[in-house]
Amino acid sequence: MARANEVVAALLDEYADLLSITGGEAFKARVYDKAARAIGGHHADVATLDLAALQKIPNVGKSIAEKIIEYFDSGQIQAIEKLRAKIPPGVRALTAIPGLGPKKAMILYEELGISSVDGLEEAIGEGRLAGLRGFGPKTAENLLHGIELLRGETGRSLIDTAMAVAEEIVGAISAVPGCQRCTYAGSLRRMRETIGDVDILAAARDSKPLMDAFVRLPIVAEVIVRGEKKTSVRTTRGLQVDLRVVPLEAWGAALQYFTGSKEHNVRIREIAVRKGLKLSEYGLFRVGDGSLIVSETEEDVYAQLGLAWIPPTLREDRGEVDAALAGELPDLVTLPDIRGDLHTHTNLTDGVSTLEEMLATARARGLRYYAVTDHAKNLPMQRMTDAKMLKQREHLRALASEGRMELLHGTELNIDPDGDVDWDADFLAGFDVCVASVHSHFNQSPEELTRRLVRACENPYVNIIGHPTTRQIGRRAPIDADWDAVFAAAARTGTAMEVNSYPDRLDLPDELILRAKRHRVKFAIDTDSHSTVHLGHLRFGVGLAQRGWLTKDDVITAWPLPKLRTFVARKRRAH
Ligand code: DGT
Ligand code: CA
Ligand code: CA
Ligand code: ZN
Repeated sequence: MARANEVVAALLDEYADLLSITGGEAFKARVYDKAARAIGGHHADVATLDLAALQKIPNVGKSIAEKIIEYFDSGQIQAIEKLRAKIPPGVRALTAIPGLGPKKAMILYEELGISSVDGLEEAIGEGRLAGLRGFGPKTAENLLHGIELLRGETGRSLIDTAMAVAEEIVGAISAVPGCQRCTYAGSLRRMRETIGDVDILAAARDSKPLMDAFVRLPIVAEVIVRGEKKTSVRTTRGLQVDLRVVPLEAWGAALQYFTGSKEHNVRIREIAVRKGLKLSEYGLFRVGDGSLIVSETEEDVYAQLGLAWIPPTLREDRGEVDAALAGELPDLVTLPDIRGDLHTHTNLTDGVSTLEEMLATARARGLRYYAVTDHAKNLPMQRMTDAKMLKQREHLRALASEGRMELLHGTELNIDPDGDVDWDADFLAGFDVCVASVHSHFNQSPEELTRRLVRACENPYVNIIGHPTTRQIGRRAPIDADWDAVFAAAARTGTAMEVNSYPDRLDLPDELILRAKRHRVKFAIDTDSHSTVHLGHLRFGVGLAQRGWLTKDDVITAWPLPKLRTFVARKRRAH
């Protein structure tokens, strides 16, 4: 992208923001917003274009073209300068807080003189928002959380970062002579979305060689405490790792204890107490004589309590203990169950690997079918055209005869602010499968967002809603829609909700998966890969799906291809 295009796009973007902050017509703000994106993604340098050529750029009308000329002639745009004079720059910065739209930012400025993120934080702390209409205690709390998100202060690591560290350490400790068992426990074993610290558990008669090896690992930056039973370190990237070493006889109990969650353990301990047993990280004991019941495996521990072994991903005290008591634990979907990926990109849009590279890696990973779903044409940054899409399809069809993995041609459509998508029915009918996602206008009202997602579900060609909440962990809050209404529409129309495996998305989040499942929605565990290495993220999507209690039947990417094709065909036929 030419640098001039970026500058102009940023100016128009600012103008759109300022228009919405000052309560100008929403329509006008949207026009400038669209123009900004078109110019940002335009192939030619806008500094070299005249009035007529500028107006040939999609979404650029006469008035916008004139403003661009004005900018190159005088170095500024009067209309923007006027609005800038009315609104301090800090107010625009406020709108970067997830969940704080332009209208509310303006109220904060006009009523309380708040013109910076720090100022807002201070005002909330001093209770100055109380009494301001539309800013109840719940809103204040959400805003504080939004500020935290904006600053990335939550102090938790993404699961892929934590997993890489854990696997490296488990590998190293397992290789130490005398190590009888070693694995990771804690939130990582439960596949929580983010990880506070990594808990490694090992079994050995003598802990010293293991602790010695642990503190000498190259990724260790600092030893926080060193002990015989437990050593804690901080890695070079700031992640805390605890290593605990237990005798083999206590392995089952210790693994159960340190896997957690705390809430799950509380429930389990209650059951132990009722049975005259005492459960701790040191083992399972009879209360009467204090004798140890050897429990080398977790299965032993759960069996002694009259329970089936509970998969770690369920251990959040969300009904799993009662389900285990009743023998009704779900038969969770597993990684080997996954047959296909229905959301992937190539370097035709914003991916970095070629089609051939993506396919070769997917094949090597054992997938049975694979959909290429590059971005559709309404995201100007992606520079997609009808012709490019058709050419890719032809290319893919020519490759389809090679190998055992079946190839599908799809696309990731953009759900626009009204719920429409990029192409008309005729063009959409040419795809084997379509994902549709929200990529902009995250601050619409809950009513608008709900209507938008419901309309997307009602499109006969939309099979999967991609990364439904659009959250980016630590960076962007989830959009605020009426999810029950969206899930009801998804179930009714035969539209799957995505379980996006990308570590900073993990979207739907587990709580929403559980809610969607109650509506009998189907799910697509996808990687949303933009490079061959991302195909390895599938395990995180499966972990997330398990946390949402999903079985093979719930997950369309675990279905055989003919069943998936029927799912697509039935929705198209119904309209
Ligand atoms: P994190 O690190 O915040 O992502 O979450 P966890 O679950 O890994 O928590 P962590 O590292 O504090 O403790 C690991 C496990 O050890 C936890 O899941 C359950 C167990 N645990 C730790 N402290 C307690 C406790 O005070 N009571 C009980 N019942 N279990 C505990
Ligand atoms: Ca932990
Ligand atoms: Ca810990
Ligand atoms: Zn997307």
